[in-house]
Amino acid sequence: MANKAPVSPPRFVTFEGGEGVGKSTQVKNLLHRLSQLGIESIRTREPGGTPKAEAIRSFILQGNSEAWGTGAEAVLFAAARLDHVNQLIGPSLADGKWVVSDRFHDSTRAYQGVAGGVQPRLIDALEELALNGYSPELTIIMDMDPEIAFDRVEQRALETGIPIASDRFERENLDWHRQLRQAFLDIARDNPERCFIVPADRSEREVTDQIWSIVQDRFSELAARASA
Ligand code: T5A
Repeated sequence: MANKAPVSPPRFVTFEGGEGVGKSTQVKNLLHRLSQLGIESIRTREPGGTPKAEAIRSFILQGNSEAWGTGAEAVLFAAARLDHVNQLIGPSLADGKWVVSDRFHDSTRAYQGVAGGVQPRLIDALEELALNGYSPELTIIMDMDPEIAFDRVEQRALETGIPIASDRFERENLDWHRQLRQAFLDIARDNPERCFIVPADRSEREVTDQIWSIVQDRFSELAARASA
């Protein structure tokens, strides 16, 4: 009789890090590897993931919220997240699917909380409200010198015609991006059960392989499925 692949429970995984470190590339690669094991998963992103949250994304990233200040921006990110959680993440997990999100709540802590100076009290309150009980089980924090990441974004701009510094946060200076990098490293240090730092300044394949081994270690049912 053929071995039956063990059932994989739904899992919630997030990717975090600074601008252009390769998050979207690695989210796509993880979904590909999951699909090879027959695991149904959805790829989503923040801000965004639902029509209402995508509308908030456009508003913020086009710079329309900048004049309101970082506190108001934190509230807007939380509003987008609440819709994302209630309309997409929660229902997908309830359907038995894996959810892999390109950014989630740690981005608010790093961008608005640390780099933007919003009081921890407001960040904590917004987080509790927006997560609505849904926390990622695993967070990959992709880490790289922002200067190298900018080179990559520049290269992408040459190849695709998407202008550099096209959004609200890409326009900030290098020191601001270094502070952001440290903020993500601090989040990883404070949440060692959930967060894994992955050096992102290597080949795409090397990064993908390391992430896959972290995911397999974290969710042991995957190894059992692979060998079934
Ligand atoms: N934000 C978001 C907040 O301020 N608060 C919040 O709460 C939230 C949720 C989102 C912005 O909103 C802010 C943060 C952001 O500023 P975004 O478009 O999602 O905007 O911004 P990024 O996350 O920075 O997206 P990018 O697409 O710019 O970067 P990625 O996804 O990290 O990088 P990726 O995969 O697109 O790769 C960049 C380039 O490098 C190449 C890729 O092909 C691509 O050209 N690349 C590599 N090249 C060499 N070696 C590798 N290993 C490579 N991996 C990828």
